[in-house]
Amino acid sequence: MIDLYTSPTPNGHKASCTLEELGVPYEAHLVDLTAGDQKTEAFLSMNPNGRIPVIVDRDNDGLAVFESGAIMIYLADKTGKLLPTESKARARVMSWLMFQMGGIGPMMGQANVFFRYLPEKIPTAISRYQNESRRLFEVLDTRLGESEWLGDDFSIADIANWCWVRTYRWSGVSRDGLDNLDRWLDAMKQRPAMRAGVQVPVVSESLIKDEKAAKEFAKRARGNVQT
Ligand SMILES: N[C@@H](CCC(=O)N[C@@H](CS)C(=O)NCC(=O)O)C(=O)O
Repeated sequence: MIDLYTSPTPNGHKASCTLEELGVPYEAHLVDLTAGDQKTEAFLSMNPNGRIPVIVDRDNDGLAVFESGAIMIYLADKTGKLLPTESKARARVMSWLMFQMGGIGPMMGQANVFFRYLPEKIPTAISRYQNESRRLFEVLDTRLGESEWLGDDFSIADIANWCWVRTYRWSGVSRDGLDNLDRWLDAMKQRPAMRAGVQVPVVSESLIKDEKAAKEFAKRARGNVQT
């Protein structure tokens, strides 16, 4: 049994979608980021960085694992699924996983900060992060024109990138003209585990689809992001 400490964000969904896809039993615990739950002593003892997601594996001496990419690798290794062991195939999955960890996630994350949250609208900062995110979308689109999935088969790399790219409207990044990316986004959405995973720990779908709801949420959360 795994305990998952999480919030309804792309990094949180990476962990819940992976758990759902693997069919690993888990219990989700909501970490209220606006209340600062992630900075409490109890939470920091699991992740000194004070950020979600975190898992605790009750069957492995209560081991706590933080950083969403590390969580995905841990769960894939534990179950022997979604991450090949053969070195070339594994390296290809790792490349696309790290592409998300070091590229898509940070760039879309900063696009969110400057485009959504900060009251001062700094056009050069907004366009820098949105343009870089769009460039990364184009890299994904090219790869997905050659291959059904990012690795040789469906893997944690697809889950990691999908959890972020699907929130493109929230970041204000266009996916126009990226037909391979569209095909893959749709294929990912057809998987029951992905649809279940993005509803954990609470449903927050309106934020990435409804601009009015998104603006109201961003206004409420602004203070926390600035702090
Ligand atoms: N590199 C980390 C990033 C985690 C992260 O930024 N989590 C955000 C939510 S998506 C968070 O906990 N923010 C709360 C805070 O910064 O206080 C990972 O991939 O797990």
